[in-house]
Amino acid sequence: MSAAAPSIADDLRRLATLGATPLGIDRRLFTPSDRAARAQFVAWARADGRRVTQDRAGNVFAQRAGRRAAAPILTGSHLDTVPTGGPYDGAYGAVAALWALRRLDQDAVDTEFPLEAVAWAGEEGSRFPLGCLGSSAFAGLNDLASLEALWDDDGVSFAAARDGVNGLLRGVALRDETRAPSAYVELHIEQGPVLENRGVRLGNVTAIAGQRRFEIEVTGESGHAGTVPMGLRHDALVAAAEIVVALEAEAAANDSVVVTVGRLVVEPNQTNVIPRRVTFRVDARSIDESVLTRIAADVVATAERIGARRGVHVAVASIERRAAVAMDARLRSALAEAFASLGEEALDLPSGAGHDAMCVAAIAPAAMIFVPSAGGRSHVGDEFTSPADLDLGVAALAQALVTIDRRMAKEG
Ligand code: HGY
Ligand code: MN
Ligand code: MN
Repeated sequence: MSAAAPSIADDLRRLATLGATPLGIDRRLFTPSDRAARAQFVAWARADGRRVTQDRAGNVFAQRAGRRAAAPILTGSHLDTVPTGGPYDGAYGAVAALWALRRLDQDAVDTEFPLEAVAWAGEEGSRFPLGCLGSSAFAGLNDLASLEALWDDDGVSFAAARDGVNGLLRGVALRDETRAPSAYVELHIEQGPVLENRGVRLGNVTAIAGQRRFEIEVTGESGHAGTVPMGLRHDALVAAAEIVVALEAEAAANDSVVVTVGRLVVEPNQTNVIPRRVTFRVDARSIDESVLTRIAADVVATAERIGARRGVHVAVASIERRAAVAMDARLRSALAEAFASLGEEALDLPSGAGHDAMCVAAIAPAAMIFVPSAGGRSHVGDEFTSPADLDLGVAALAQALVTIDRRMAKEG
């Protein structure tokens, strides 16, 4: 019996072993598993005859020549994960970019514009406190110096990690110039339940929700857990907890915003000591910029009001701000034509999750294709998308690249 044809599902299973833990995949930027994943991306690209380069932010590029020496049509996603990530968030779009270019090779399709696959570095912000780290540097939204000043929880700087053994890849040419692509298309799992609930297998993303991230530091009075009467306490953790619950209630009252506190550090974090300081991060998202502006003001006002009443000091710092981004209407029309030519129904929908496309959209027309997520689950180890949907996404991406190329060539 002949061996089964290789599939993208096989490649993603291979990548999923890099950083595998009992709780999911932990592949943070410039760690051994992240370096191995970028090296695997290079190996697959070189096996297809691609010219591979990397930039100083750690992004990796694999180019397929076009008839014109023009800025490429870029497609890809990120290889890093959250600490308990799934096998498809990011990795699918990066590997599918290689599969789509390979499909065009097999179909002997030449394009006017070069096509370039990209594996973005550090999209999750799970090691250094900045999301879309690599794509924001590529788009010039963050300069390299500001990235190099970032530190991880172990006190390792971005620069030291990048220049270390798990940083930039040996034997891969460094590219200095950042040339805006002619267009950018990112294939990604939806990470939500909409496509699955509607029974539709392809999504044409309309816009990506904006994000505001805050770090809140609550400083109270430490003391002996057994001897300080309740009425005399200035407990940093209880104050922080009241702020978290208040923020949740405010978000729950507004159906166009989501607010999450996913990270909280207690000091000194001892059973018999009243917490002196609590530091936590707030992640607020909305597709509506005016709502985001309002929620940002609410976060500060709520934290300060509760802090004053409880006699603790509250410091609120804005650590990340990304405006909601609309996807390019002409690219979305090309995606719709590509999906129709495959005979596949597609759904227009916004993305609650952030993506590298938010940054690339600052320098080039950008669009996104979604495929369904089982149960709408993501950022969890049991994230799943069926092999058939993975394959459909590759076909849709390949067709979209050809349609975009043809339309742009016609425009001159
Ligand atoms: O947080 C996000 O939306 C993305 O997964 N980085
Ligand atoms: Mn993610
Ligand atoms: Mn992602």
